[in-house]
Amino acid sequence: MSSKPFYVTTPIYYVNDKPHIGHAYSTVAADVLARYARLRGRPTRFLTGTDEHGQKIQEKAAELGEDPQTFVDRMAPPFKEVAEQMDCSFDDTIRTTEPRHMEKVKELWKILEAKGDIYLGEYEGWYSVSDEAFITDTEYEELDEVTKSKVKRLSEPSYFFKLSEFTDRLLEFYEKHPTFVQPEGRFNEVKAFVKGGLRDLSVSRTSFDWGVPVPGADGHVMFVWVDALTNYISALGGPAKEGEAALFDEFWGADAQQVHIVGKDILRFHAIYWPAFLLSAGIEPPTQVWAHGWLTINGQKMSKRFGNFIPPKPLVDAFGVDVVRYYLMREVGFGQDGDFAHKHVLARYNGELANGLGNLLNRMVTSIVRKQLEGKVPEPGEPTEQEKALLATAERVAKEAAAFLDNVQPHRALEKMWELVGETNRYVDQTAPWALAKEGKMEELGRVAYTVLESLRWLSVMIAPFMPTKAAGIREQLGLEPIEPTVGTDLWPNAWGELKPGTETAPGDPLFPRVHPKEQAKLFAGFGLGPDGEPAPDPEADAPKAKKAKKKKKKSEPLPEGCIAFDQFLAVELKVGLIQSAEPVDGSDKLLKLAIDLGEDSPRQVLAGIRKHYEPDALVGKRVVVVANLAPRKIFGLESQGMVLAASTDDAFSVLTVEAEITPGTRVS
Ligand code: ME8
Repeated sequence: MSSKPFYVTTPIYYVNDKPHIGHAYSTVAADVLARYARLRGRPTRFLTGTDEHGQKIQEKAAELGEDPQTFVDRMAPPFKEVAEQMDCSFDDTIRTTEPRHMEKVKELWKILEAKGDIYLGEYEGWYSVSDEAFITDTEYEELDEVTKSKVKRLSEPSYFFKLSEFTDRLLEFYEKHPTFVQPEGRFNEVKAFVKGGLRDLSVSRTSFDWGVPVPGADGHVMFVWVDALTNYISALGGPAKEGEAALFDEFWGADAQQVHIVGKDILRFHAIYWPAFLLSAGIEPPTQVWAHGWLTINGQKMSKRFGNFIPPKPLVDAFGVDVVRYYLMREVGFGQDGDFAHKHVLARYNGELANGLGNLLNRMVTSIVRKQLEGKVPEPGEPTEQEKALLATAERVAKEAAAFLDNVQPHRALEKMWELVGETNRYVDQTAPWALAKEGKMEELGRVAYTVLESLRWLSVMIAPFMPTKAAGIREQLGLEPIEPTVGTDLWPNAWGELKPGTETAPGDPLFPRVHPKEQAKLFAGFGLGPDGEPAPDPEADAPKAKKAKKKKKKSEPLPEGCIAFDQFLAVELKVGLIQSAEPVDGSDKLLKLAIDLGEDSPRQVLAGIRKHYEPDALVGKRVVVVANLAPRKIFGLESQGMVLAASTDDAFSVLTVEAEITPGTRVS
């Protein structure tokens, strides 16, 4: 782990359209890295912003009859709002139309010119306005007809940057900095491209005027990428001589580490043009360009044309910001493409957050510590082999998760942290604290509770870069202050046992209340989706199909006698339940009252006619099969909220048990 200053940036987004979940993805990834670096005590700076010049924006403004400045002033704020909605802790947002930026772009231009790397010529070739990129004849030939029709043939006077002279210098630079571009596969593509030889780059345009004017060359505005890439240093006050701009010295100095998070679509600009400009100017290129993959919606590119543009706000409103952040970082391998789906957000929410982390917290703080330990952190006691094993897992997880974050692999870091969640939940199942309480084994109970609370404390630190609010929520319930990163202090967990016995815990509402099947349909309907989260059928389009299906149904074969349809079977929700307590029901010699953990916010009360066959204590800790969606009914004045399956003959009786340590609440099918 390094203590070097850390500078992380997102791409600056074009303001020709509204922000969507793809933009939020890059910004959240950068935020996780920034929050992680601060947690490790590093001086940290996080920059995001908007790209507001260029032909694409000028044309869009003209289309709407607005002048470009009014247009960008209206379109830029939503990008900052999305970064705020996603709880991103940026230190600065830059707009390329700000004077502080434009002045620095001109300064950089003058340096490149003074180095003799800029000359005046004539550009003759193709230009893609949507990508703001010059394209070769071969690239043009490979385009589909629709895209071809949008590409323009240009012939105009232009300044050129002598990129061709940077081929060897770039290859040398890549050689010296083997992790300059990540992932490695993409770096290989960049190197192959550069090895193929580079052509000089047209860096000014005369056919429109919405850009940074070229100093001393009337009628020329800079190519939008020269303007845009410079944001990474202009926001620090660079280019600047040592001592002129403190931020530039600190975060672009030899000591600092810079990471540009970008999408794979704009890697070429960042991995070739940007270091070439900087090498020309005598400025050290950034430490790393990290090109992540593409988020698709049902396998399709997000675009107005497909009507699948996903804005972040409704997702945040429905699931909560930390859940969306968690999902984005967990679902897609960083560097790979991944498909977004609302039903996958819910699946991860219910599975990993509600059943996993949330359940762990509820079981321990709300249930055991509050009810059995007067709400206070108990004494840790002498650890047995079981506690030592859990501590070893925590130490391994913390080390491995940190290494994954150091290497910008947020999804792998989360995967690791959830190993600790799983192990701690298993430890609770195995040590059965509710049974220890019942048997009055308070010392053992204290040891178990302390171990779980300490594991939760470690988790509250490690998840903080991903879910800052939930991390603070866990800490509040543990009776701890929120994390306050300080430069120079590494807060990553490494010492077991810092939780102070006697601390008052603060049991609160579940942090991740489970979304029950009944609520799911409503949640999905809010996104215009069907009850299972699939796109709702379009009644118009599907009308003939529906008719056909109806006809088919009429004709379908009757079920063989005594059989039920598969759907009817699925209607019965069978789930794994973990018995937490069992006691006789007053006035009945048959009934036991069971508290069964079904992975929900609180255990279910189930009455079972099994008293004659089981000692209540022998049932505690058993995993049984429960009918979870049976309508509740009253027996002996008590509500029974499910049914435990059992089999009996005249001389034998058994509840149905589950052998392996399957998580409570798992569906049986
Ligand atoms: O390219 N999946 O701006 P831009 C993942 N202004 N990431 C996505 C995405 C998706 N479906 N869609 C967009 C520009 N992104 C230039 C950048 S930087 C000096 C100038 C993210 O508005 C991803 O990071 O087209 C991608 O690279 C960026 O938004 C493109 O944003």
